[in-house]
Amino acid sequence: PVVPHWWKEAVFYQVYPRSFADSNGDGVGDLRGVINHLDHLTELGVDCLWLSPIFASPNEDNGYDISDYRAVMTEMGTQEDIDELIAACHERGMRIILDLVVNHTSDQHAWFRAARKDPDGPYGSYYMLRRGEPELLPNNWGSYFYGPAWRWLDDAKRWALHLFAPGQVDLNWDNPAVRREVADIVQWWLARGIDGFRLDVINFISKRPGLPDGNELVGRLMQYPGVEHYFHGPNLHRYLAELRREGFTRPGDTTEGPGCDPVAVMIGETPGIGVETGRLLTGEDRQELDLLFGFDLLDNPGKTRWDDYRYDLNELKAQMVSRESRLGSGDWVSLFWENHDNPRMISKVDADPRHRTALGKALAAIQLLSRGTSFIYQGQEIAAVNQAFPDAASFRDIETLNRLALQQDPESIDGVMAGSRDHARTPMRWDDSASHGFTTGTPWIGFHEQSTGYTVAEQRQDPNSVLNFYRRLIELRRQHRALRLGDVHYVDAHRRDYFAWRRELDGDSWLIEVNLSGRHLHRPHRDELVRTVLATGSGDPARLDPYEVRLHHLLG
Ligand code: ISL
Ligand code: CA
Repeated sequence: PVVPHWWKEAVFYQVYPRSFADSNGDGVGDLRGVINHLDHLTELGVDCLWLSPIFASPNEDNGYDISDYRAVMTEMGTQEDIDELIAACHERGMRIILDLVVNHTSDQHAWFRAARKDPDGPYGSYYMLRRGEPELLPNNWGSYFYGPAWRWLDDAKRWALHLFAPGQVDLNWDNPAVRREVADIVQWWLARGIDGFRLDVINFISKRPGLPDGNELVGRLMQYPGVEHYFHGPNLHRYLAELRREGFTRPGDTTEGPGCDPVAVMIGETPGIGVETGRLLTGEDRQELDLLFGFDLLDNPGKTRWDDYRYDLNELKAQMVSRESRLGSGDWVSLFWENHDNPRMISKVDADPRHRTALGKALAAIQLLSRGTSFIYQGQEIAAVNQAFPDAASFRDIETLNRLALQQDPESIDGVMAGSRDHARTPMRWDDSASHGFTTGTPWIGFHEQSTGYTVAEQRQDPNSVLNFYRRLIELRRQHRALRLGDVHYVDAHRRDYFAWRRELDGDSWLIEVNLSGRHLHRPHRDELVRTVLATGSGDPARLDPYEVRLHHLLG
């Protein structure tokens, strides 16, 4: 049989290093902190670590503004630390991928400094610079962090495009020299042994020539004016295929395994890319991306992250069922509910603390037992929830701070509470000490939630914890190929609050049932012969407890 790509069977774990573990007491998480906590990942059973940015950066956007792609950020540690972390992952049979932010660089990057000094020189064409006058914006495009997507450079007498913060200036991918630089950076890190990259907003790299104004209506609907001119630009497919060839392919003789796969994994973060376009970007035969992150499942249809609403899991089910029916056999999706840009899923669905553990398990089961590659975000495995930020001063994220500043009353936090990215950025809770074992100093962002029982140390001890449930599911996936690679068949899809599906492979067959509600749910009668492997509630044959999960192995 064909051996599937390793990343199809893998479980990934995302670390936001600034908030994971601080090893030297300066209050900022670092690489040594990650090294010190690798046992946690091994115990969980994950296969690949993804580190959010660790490269040199002035940290206007916590490392998503890179000033040197070949240097480690001072706060994160040293080159030796990253080499040691790569080796330590590989020794444990784990892979490691890094985060590459190449739609834009920091304005502190040497390329941008050179571009400013001499906009007509070679580096001027590394960026999206436009001649003009200080009062006349080149077009109506908006920045994701609010305001126009352009800044005037008075020294260079040019406008510079920045789809994100002013310090995150967009690269000009139409310049072959820029594409060469990016491929070289990837090759340089592959030579150090990493197993691939997650590519930040990679579907934004090709902008429509002439940079025309965005349609006002589309801009308003999509929140960001101009988006239709770059979210799936004219050369996107060509640039990705080229980057795969020139950057992600390992030269010379290679073997399979951590640090040496012939092609390193290429995961695109691709906001706004739906199912069909996603298939074009990841189709097995197309040699572009391997996997992508779309965000369609993270909010209910018609809602945005900023809306204060209760997320309905029935909508998630409907979207997953519909997506499955639109995929071909060569398609493979990624599954995630959280990352460093989004609030915690448990809080969105049901903030009732009595349901926290059961719901945490339900979300784990839907993720890890569905068809696709799972990405667990740090803290998800201990059922982390949103924070009760007390005031405007307790936020740190640039997006939240900018949004606050734009409000009529900048002190009112109502408009940012639902969606702030800081919910996911408060530090990891390792134990129940004052700073939760994250730091011996003062954490760079505070803890604003006081529940007990939801730390790694406590959950390790408790056989019924969410943490141990994650471990069990990952272990079951490891033992049973059908749970990793099996086909999916949804069962009774019309039944509200009931989510059930079969996984099948080579005659091995499983049934998963999840109660999507916080109430007891009548359980439809099933006459198959089963062995129930897991039940997170009472296991009553007639009904499911709130958010109960059952996993059955079909016999005969
Ligand atoms: O959080 C969002 C802003 O509303 C998302 O739209 C997010 O900006 C988008 O998914 C891109 O995110 C990535 O690139 C950003 C960075 O701030 C995010 O942390 C990163 O995940 C710019 O580099
Ligand atoms: Ca530190």
